Amino acid sequence: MEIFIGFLCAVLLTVLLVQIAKARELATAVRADHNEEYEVNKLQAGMGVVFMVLFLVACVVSFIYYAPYVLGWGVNTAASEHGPMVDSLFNTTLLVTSIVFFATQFALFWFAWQYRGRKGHKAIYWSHNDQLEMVWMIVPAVVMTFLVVQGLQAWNTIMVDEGDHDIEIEATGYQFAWEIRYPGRDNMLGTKDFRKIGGKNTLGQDWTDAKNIDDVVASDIYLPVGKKIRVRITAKDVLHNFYLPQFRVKMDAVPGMPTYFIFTPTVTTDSMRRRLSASPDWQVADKQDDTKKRYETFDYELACAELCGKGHYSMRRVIKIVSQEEYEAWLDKQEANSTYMSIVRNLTDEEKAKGKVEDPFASTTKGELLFEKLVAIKDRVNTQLKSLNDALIVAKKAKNAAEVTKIEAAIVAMQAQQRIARITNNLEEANTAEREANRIASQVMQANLTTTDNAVIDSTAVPLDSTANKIQ
Ligand SMILES: [Cu+2]
Repeated sequence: MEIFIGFLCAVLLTVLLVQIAKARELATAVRADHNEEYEVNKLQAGMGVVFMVLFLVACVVSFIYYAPYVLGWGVNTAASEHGPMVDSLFNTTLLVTSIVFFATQFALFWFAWQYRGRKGHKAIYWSHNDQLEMVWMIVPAVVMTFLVVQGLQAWNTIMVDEGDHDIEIEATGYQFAWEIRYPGRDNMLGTKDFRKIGGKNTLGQDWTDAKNIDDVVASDIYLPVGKKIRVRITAKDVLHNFYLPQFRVKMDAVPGMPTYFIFTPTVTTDSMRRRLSASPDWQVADKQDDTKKRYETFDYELACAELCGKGHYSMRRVIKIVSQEEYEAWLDKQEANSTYMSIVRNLTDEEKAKGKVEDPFASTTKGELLFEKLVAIKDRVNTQLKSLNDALIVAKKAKNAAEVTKIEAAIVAMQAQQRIARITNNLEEANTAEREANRIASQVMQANLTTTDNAVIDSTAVPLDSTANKIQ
């Protein structure tokens, strides 16, 4: 009520001031007194400058006051691995836009003062200015390119999805809550079918898929510290948004179009409380519980960051970041509460309260999972076998080629041998001929010892010798 009256007063005051100004304007026009118009110009331009100074000072003061929140400093430092990258991106953008903001605000009010209507001053008419237009197009274009490229690089680093995450959970938003599904011991989320949604099966889990049997749907979010978490994000009715401010995680939940986010929490809830306990802002008593300090009741939160309806605010969920052991213990307790145990096995509350329940179908489930794994291994082995076969074919071809070469080499050797034999034969023939020649020569020499024609016989013997040497 008080707010309404205050608002009404402000509206009426504005109307009153506007009417007074209009009346003044009319009176001036009637009197045709320009001096008074110049006085009004001076007053308004001066008020503009005063407003600018107050406004900019207020901006600086509020910025200094909220700096740790705005810049993600001190106790507000990101609690995830990729968080600092997002913060530095935001801070760079803030620096650039702040410079532009202060420069344009100053120019706006300073021009209104400097170039107000005065006696003896005439406004200059400029149709356009090429240089000025170039400057105000190129400078923003360069700055925007720099910011966009930085943003794309960060996006590509954060959103890389290679399937090397440790745990995959699923967040389904609806008006007005979140359902968080855990993969259970097999670390695999079971398949869903929207046609199976009904009764207690609020997500439409398909019970013919063995991976669904140990899936747990919880209201709180428990996650182990230092593990890579992949969140499948989806919605059942309207647009929601999966927002974890302390982890710098934010992604739309769209009905019919699953999205995802991958992040690694680096600070447990307990460590965060210790970190906050050092800050005077968190040393004060908690608003809900006077007996405790504010830092003692701190919890990470999941909020819906999409205005999704009148119950939007109630989509808050608590997130606990714990050690691996605490996470395992929590998961053990949740198993009795799995949708399968409630719907298919119809467990009583008493049985659930006891905690971990032995599932008589566990062996069947494990068998089916094992079978799936075996099929996967078989496929892999088959692929390897195929590539081995290919290699074998190549090797055989190479061997055949080598054999052909071997045969060719043998033929060449044989031909060489034939040639050698031929040469040897020639040699023998030559030797025989030589011997025969020598014999004939000696006969001739003996027969003609008395004759004087020796020189003719000698000259016949010499060419025979030289022929034999050539063959050898
Ligand atoms: Cu919502």
